[in-house]
Amino acid sequence: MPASPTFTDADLCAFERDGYFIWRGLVTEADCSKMKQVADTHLAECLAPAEYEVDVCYPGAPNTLDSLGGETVRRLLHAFSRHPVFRDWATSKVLRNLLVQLFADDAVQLSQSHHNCIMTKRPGYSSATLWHQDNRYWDFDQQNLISVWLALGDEQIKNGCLRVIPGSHKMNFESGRFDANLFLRTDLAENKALIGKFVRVALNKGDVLFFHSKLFHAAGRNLTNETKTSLVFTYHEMKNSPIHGTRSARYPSISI
Ligand SMILES: O=C(O)CCC(=O)C(=O)O
Repeated sequence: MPASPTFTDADLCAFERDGYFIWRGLVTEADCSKMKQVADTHLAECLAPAEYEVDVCYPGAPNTLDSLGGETVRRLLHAFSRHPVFRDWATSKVLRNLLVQLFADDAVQLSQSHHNCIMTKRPGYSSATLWHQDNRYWDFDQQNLISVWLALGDEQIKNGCLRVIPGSHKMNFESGRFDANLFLRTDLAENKALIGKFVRVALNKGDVLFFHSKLFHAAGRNLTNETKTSLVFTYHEMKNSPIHGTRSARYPSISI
């Protein structure tokens, strides 16, 4: 990794066009291992606050807490305040500089209300996530946030890596294209054609995916015997405020 990585103009154009960008090997093996170790310990202890697979009821999730696999954690929440090792990455100069470039704005903040989590996919009982835009439940002045997904281990189709639809962050859809939970309906020909354009986001440990909050993405189940672990934070410009009284304003944003 260069001492102070910066996006080239071509990289910035790619992000603007596709709605995502993958920076390979941005975080060192050693730093990833430190973060993974803390995440594993918290996961083993089910250290609250956590979201369980039963909370979301996505395809493949157990139905009730007392059913087999019912206590499978999906996300360890509040990563920012969980441990300095996560905080250090979230507020690092490297990340700040890259986000300043992507937003073309110097005043960038981390949202403590969205993502801000260790995203896990555990063997056996983890769910698939259908096609959605993160913005669907987020309330800010503008739908212009960027999430930063750090792979703490390898992410492939077999352990449920993300899939994205390039350029979908720029598309506008009538409400009939979505189901009751604002996932893309898969019974419509026009949605099927769009979904057919997806690309897989296979990541190696230390790779970072930057993606726009309007980018459609989905993920499969983990069919391996090892937990997949990623660290995910979301950022916005200071001038793009969460709407008062909404879930997006539940916790104060942090200037980085
Ligand atoms: O890993 C997954 O299942 C995707 C998670 C996701 O897209 C989300 O929580 O917004």
